[in-house]
Amino acid sequence: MTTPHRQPHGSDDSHGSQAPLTADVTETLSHDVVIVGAGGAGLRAAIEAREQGLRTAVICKSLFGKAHTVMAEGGIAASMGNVNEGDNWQVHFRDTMRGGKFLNHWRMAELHAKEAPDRVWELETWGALFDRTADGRISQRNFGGHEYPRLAHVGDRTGLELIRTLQQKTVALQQEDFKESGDYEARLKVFQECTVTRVLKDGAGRVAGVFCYERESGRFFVIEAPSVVLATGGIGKSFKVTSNSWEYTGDGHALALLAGASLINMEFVQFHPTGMVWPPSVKGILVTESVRGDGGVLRNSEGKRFMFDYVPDVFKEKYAESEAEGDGWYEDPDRNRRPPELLPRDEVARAINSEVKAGRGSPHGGVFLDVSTRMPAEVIKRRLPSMHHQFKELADVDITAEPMEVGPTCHYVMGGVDVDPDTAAAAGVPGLYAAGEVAGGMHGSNRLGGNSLSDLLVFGRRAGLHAAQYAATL
Ligand code: MEZ
Repeated sequence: MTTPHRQPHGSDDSHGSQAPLTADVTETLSHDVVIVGAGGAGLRAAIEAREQGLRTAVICKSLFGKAHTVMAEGGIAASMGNVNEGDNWQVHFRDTMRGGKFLNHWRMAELHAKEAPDRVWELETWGALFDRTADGRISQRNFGGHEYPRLAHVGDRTGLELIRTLQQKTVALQQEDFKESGDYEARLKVFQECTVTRVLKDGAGRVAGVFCYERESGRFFVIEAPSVVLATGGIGKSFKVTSNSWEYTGDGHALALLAGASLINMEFVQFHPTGMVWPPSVKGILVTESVRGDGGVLRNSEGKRFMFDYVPDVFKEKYAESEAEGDGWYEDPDRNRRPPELLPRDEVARAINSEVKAGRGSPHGGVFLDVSTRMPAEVIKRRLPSMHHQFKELADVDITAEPMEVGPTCHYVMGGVDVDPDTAAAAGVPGLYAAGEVAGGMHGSNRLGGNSLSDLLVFGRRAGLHAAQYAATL
């Protein structure tokens, strides 16, 4: 047991109305920075705090690296200009603001667009294996709302590769510490399967640590620390059909509120248009937007590409308004899209109907995502290996030969903790920071695909840096 360097209060009503702590605390530990959450934002923050030389603790609600980050499969949005030189941070900034209906915190969107390319290059130096173009540049794919192909990707498993790379970096830092001190965890300690139930504050209203519950042993313990970074993701699991797993119940939002911080934009919840529908046991599992980014199209049960009837006004001048116009664009190499091998519409409708008859699609005429008529089978397997596997294993559908039935699934919440855009500090609670999905403001009313991975890298780093700098001054 270590001696407290500052006494945490659990019942200080004047600073965030915290209820008294009644559970028996078995241990009190001491760190400089505590990161709550071990997805992309949490790991990136932890790496930064440790790089600043501070004793950093990472608390995982489940296992190290098991995170919603892996559900951003299609890529990391960054204006690297690799595929189209016209791309730059200003265009990315404008796309992001337009996607968010200009309700975004403009300074967050600016920092995000400016810093995203550096975060991608940095990941590569840490070992991320991005897909390459034939002439060796990092490949970038199309995604909705992005004017240029902008998503650096690793097949359709980008989030997984991002997490793997950050884990690898974490372990490398622990090995450095081991060489120096004989202790792997000297400056980067990971707690798994622990729930943080409270952010603790001192008598002056500053953060003083966290109260933790280790589920396996049933023990309660306190980690004293002057800085706490919330990186707990969103609230997606509160919806019945969701891409989120059981951990995403808004813990960070609740911790922040209880500590006296504010939440903003909580009315903005994003439903990804393509989740799995069949069989019912897998309903909601994400079907990455890469399927559409690479050329797949949505059709109704008559084979009609109905989405042309619903192009939002803000995108109208930039996007095709009819199937014929869209197909024309595919043939124009300047738009950087591959010519599809189109099947006549009635043939597509027949394929969809045979799905329905096989008991797979909705008999009421659902929505089908069709890639098999747009790309050769070997390209589908190379570009979308995860989707190919997922549909084969879970739904007995071969996406190289038949359409997939899809439907909306809750994927992301734009709302979150009100933070300072430069430092990621939560307004009104000295020592509290938030990054990634739990932080609000960056995406306005709607997030563009790929902008969450870049967001969590940009602001995870910023949160870790500023949390460490704050802790070092005390
Ligand atoms: O940003 C995302 O959530 C994303 C890339 C999702 C996807 O469809 O792959």
